[in-house]
Amino acid sequence: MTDENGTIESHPLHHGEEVESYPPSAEFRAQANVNDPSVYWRAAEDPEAYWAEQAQRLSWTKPFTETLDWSNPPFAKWFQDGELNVAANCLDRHLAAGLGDRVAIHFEGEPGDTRTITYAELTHEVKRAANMLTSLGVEAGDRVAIYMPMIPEAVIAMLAVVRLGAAHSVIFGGFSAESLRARIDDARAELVITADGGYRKGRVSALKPTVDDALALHGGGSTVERVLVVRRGENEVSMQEGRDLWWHEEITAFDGAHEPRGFPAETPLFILYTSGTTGKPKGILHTSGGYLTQASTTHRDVFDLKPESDVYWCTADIGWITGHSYVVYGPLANGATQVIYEGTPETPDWGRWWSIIQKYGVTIFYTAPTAIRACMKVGRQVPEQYDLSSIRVLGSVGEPINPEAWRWYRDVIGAGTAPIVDTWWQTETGAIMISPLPGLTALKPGSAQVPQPGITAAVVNEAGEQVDHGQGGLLVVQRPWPSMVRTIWGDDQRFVDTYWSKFGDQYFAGDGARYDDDGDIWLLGRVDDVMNVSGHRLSTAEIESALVEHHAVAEAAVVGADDETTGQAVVAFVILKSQQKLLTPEGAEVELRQHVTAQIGAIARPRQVFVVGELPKTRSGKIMRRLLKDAAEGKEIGDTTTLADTAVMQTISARMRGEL
Ligand code: 6R9
Repeated sequence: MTDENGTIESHPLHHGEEVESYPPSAEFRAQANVNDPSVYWRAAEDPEAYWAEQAQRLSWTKPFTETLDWSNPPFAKWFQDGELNVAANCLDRHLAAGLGDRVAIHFEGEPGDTRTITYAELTHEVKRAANMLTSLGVEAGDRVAIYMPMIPEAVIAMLAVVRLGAAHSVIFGGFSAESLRARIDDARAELVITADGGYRKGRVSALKPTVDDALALHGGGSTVERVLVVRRGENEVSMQEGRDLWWHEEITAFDGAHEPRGFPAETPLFILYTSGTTGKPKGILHTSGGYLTQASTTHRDVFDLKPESDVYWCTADIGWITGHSYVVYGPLANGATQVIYEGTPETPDWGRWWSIIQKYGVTIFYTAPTAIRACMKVGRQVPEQYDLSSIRVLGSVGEPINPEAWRWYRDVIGAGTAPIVDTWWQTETGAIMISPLPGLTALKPGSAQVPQPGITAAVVNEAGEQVDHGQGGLLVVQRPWPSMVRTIWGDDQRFVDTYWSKFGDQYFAGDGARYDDDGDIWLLGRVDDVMNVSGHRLSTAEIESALVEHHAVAEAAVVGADDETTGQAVVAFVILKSQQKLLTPEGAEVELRQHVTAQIGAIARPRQVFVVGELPKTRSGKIMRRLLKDAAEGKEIGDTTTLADTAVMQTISARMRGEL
């Protein structure tokens, strides 16, 4: 078998199974940022020296002398006696290098409005915004909540906050008032930056009213003193006297003179909430120097970024970690030119993304498998109408990419030649941890393959011992890395319990994985009660607790069932209270889907809600979600012998088939 790049080699995956692989072309390899394989063993010999070298690419106002302090594990300190300003690393230093006229952002609004913003302009706007935030009382050490659409002001707001040594907590615009409030309260934010609304699917989706609702919940009384509102959707909003301010009115008072101060490398940079195995979201804390070092290094090397000629586009929303590391911090620290698109891929039609790639000559494109599968479903005839020949590197993130989608992505979007970097990482890891390097790795569809230089990730058994090639187990990271989570905001104990109690000195990622016979890593999905829906992490416990908060619901069990497009889909099983008269089993589905949307947000809305009489439980009372997952996937029900009542699954299956 051959392709345009020469020979496709075959490798055994599990014993007996052959997997094709695609080595880099000679031309790609020759020009790649990283093309000397010795980088792996050099970094492995002395990871700290490797990271110290990478950190030198940043501008430090005070150089660090100590690379890593791991004297109090698992609380790492990287470059701790060094000082830097993260925003100045993303902005001012590029101006000092004469790159002020380079485009930082090609913004494309969903309705078709566009803005081109150079590094000089972006720097100017961030400085003005920093002055504005100072006038509103924002100081080093504060937290600012950001609840915004994908518009340049979102990036400006994030950078203005961190320029002052404060930390942001970005909350995805799809989250409900309840979720927003819980995050504001946990971070004790005093300022919220939002917009009236943003464009999604051809209409304005309001944001400010959700902020109003959030702040009115629980009898008001939140920590928030000010709400700064960007005008975008032009939708009607109410402004509360003394609390709410329009960004465009306030900003006029401030000029672009602002000297960045250096802050210690371990200064909190942001908190980002993510789902865990219990109901309460975890505030993942990232700090400055180490985070920026790894975000920028991986952005440059994994995507083979050439900042002077590439046009980079990552489709992630800034509400997710991918938007933090690979829309804001990595690309801007590297002086990249990037596209930011506000809306959805199907608006006004499924050609939108491809028309943007054609229009701006995008060379590096980074998206999620769920989006690729959705485009596959629509058909290759859509992207084939556009000139995508500028593409030279493709990336994937969020969940394992199935080989079929991988091949489609490479053939249809990447002209059959673009390398695909399948990047494994997490909110907690801050930056890419396992991925091919496009100038070195012979790619295998479906596998993230190799830990990055300076990263020691491994597959281990329950005892924490590395398994042999050809074997499966749990994914761990064995040594601290610069962009690692520093703690769970306000809850050091939960940080220790969640990630470090299982293996002691190894970070437990919560993912299953296996080595193939070559030692490449294949990710197998979560091993805990965390679902992955369209690349977004959702916790079964969080959705279950939202369901049981509904007055008609007695008990609920939620599973992530395999889904062709979204990877997994939320399927809920509920028992209604016997006395309640509000809901019929038929009415319950609509009502409860709506209820979850209101409680958590549309991303958590169940695909299906089944009303059942009983849930399958073990004799000790644990819900057997594994069996419900089988039922939700229409599979043969697995072993039911440990159930207290073995008949219950038959009843549930019959109910799902509509027979009861
Ligand atoms: C960046 C991001 C993290 C979880 C992670 C894993 C899954 C992400 C993946 C992948 C297989 C990949 N995941 N990338 N699984 N291959 N390339 O997605 O962060 O939202 O915190 O999710 O996503 O299960 O543990 P986050």
